[in-house]
Amino acid sequence: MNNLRINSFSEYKKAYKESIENPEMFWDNIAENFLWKKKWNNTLEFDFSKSEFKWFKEGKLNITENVLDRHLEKNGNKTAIIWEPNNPLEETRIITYRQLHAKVCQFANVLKNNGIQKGDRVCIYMPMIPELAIAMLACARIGAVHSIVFAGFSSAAIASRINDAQCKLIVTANEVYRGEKPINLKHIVDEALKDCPSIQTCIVYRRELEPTMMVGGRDKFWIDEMAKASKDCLAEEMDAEDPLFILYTSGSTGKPKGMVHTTAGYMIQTAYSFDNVFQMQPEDIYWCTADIGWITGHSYIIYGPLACGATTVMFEGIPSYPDFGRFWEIVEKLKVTHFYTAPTAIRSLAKESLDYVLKYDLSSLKVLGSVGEPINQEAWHWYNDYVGKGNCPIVDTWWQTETGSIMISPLAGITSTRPTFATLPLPGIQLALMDENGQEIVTSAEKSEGRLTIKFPWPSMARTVYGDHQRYIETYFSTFKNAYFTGDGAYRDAMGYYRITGRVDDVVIVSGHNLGTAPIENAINEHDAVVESAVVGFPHDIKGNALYAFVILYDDQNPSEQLIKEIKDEVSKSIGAIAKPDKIQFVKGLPKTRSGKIMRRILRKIASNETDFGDTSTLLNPEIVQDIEKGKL
Ligand code: 6R9
Repeated sequence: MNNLRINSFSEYKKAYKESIENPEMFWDNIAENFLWKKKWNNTLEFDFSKSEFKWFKEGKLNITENVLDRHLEKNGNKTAIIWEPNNPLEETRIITYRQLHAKVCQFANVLKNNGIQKGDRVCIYMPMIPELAIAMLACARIGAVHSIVFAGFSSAAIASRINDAQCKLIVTANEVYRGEKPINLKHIVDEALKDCPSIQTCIVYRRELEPTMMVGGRDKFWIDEMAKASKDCLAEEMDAEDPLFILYTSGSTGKPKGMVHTTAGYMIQTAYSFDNVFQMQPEDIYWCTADIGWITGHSYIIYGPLACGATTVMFEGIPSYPDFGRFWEIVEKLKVTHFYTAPTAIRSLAKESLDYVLKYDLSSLKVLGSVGEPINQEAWHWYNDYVGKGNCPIVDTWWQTETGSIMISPLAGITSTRPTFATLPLPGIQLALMDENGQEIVTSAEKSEGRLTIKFPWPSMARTVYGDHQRYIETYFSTFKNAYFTGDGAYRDAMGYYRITGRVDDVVIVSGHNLGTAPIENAINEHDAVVESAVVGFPHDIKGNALYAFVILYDDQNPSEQLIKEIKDEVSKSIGAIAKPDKIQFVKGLPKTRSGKIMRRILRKIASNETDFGDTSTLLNPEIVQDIEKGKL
C-alpha cells in the first residue's frame, strides 16, 4: 500500500497536521487504497452525547476481499502464514495467499452448510493453528460475526461469552499441547456447552489423532465438513458499519464487555497503522507472538498484516519450550525481520541465561515491537541490547481492545525512541491529558501528568458493548465530556512524547492480560468459607503485575494451605488459571468508605509494600488498615 506509507519524520508531521485539520479528507485518502463494492458517501458522522460513531457510511465491501482476493493476481504464491508448531520436531507449515483464500472460502461454505448466515455469531475456541485464522476469515467472508475466546479460558468463561452473544456455532479442536502440557479443548467446550442452549453445531478440528467423544447431531469433524464443501464462495456484501467481530475484555465491574468492531474502519486503520509502525518491505517476515484470542492477534497477526500483503508468522507454542531459546531459534530459522512481543515475555526470558539468546543468529531482525503494558527500563535495554544488538528500533505501541489499532507508537526508524515511552500519536489520533476535574492539561512542561483521553473519533474504535450500549457510554464517554476515556494514566514530556503509567481503574494487567478485579473477587466469594474479598495488583518482576487477594473468612473457618488452594481453584474454574492470585492474605475486615465501597487504593499500597496511605480519616474503619498491614505477605 504505497500510498499510505510515511517515509520520514517530516512526512509524519505533515500527515499528523493534515489529519487534525481535516480528518475526513485524511481518512478518505487512506480508504481509497482498498477494494470497495460501493463507495461511501459520508466519511464520518458522530455524536459524543449518544456515543454514536459511523465511518464510511453507505460504503459496501468485504474485508476478506481486501486481505485475500486483492493479493491473488500479483502475490497469490506469496506466503501469507508461516505456522510454527508447539513441538519443534513437527513440521513448519507454509500457506500462500492462494491457499489461504481457498481454505477460507471452503470453510465459509462449511459454515453456510451448517445454517450460519450473515449477522449470526460464531464462537471460536482454538489453539494457535492456521485453522483458527481460516475460521475467523471464513466468518468474515459470509458476514458472520466471530467471537474468539482465548483458549486458556475456562468452561464457565466460554459459556458466559457464548450466552452473551447468543452464538449459534462453535469451532474448536480436540487435544492440543502447550509446551509439554496436553490440554483437551473439546472437554472444556463440552462442559461449557451444557449451559449454552443457543449453540446448534460444534465443529472439531483434530489436532491430535486420538479418540474424541462426539455428541450426535451437534458435533462434526472439521475434515468431514471440509470434504463436503466447495472452494468457491462469493464474498458477502457488507456495510461499512456491519459488525465484523466481538471480542470480550474485562471490565472493572461485573461481566466482561463484548466490544463490537465494525468492518471498514477497523480494516482501514489496522492496515494503515501496521504499514506505518512496522515499515515492512515486501520480502520481510513479520512475527507477532500474541495469541489470536487477544486483540493484538486479531489486528496484528491477521487483519493488519494480511491487508498489507505481508507474511505473518503464527506460533502455537510457548517461549519456554523446549527451552528458553525457542523464540530466538524461530527467529533464526525463519529469518524473522520484524518481531512484536509483550514486556512480560521479555522479562521472563531476560531472567534466564543469556546463552539462550546469544546462541542464535538474530541478524535478520530489523524492527522490534512491544505491546500490552508499560515496558520498564531493564526490559527495554535487555531487548534493545541482546535481541536488537542496538540496531533495531523498538516500537512501543500503546493501544487497547477498544481502540482496535495502535494509537501511540514510534514509526520504526522514523520517530526517535525514548526508553519506556510510547512516544507520539499516530496520524488521526487526537490525544488529551485531563486533570481530575476534567480540564485538559495543555502545558508543555517536562512532565505533564494526567488521565489519557482521545478527543476525536477514529475509524477502528469499538462501536458499542454488545447488547449494552449504556455500558459503553458509561465506561468510556461519561468520565470526560466529548472524549473517550482510556482508563490509563499517562504523562507527556516537553517533546510531546507520551509515557503510559498504567491503569487508573480496577483492571490489572497481568502478563499483558487485562484482568478485571471484580470477576476474580466474585469467584473467590463463591467459596463457602469466604465472606468477602478484595483483589488488587502489585508490581511483579516478570508478570508486570500480579494479583494480591485480601479475603475475609467466616468466623468458624480457619486459614489453611488447603483453603488457599481451594480459593485458587475457584478462580481457575470461573475465569482461568491466569487469574489465580499470587498471594492470598486472610484479614478480619477491609477498609471501606462510608458508602461501603472498598478503598482499593489503600490495599494496593499495602500489597506494593508502600507505607504512606494518605488520608484514611474518611474510612468507616480506619483501624483495620494497620491490622492488615501487620499480616502482609
Ligand atoms: C493492545 C492491548 C489495553 C491496556 C491499556 C494499557 C495497557 C497496552 C501498552 C500498555 C503501556 C503500552 N497497554 N499497550 N501500557 N504501554 N505499549 O494490550 O489491549 O488487552 O485491551 O489492554 O493495556 O493499560 O489500557 P488490551
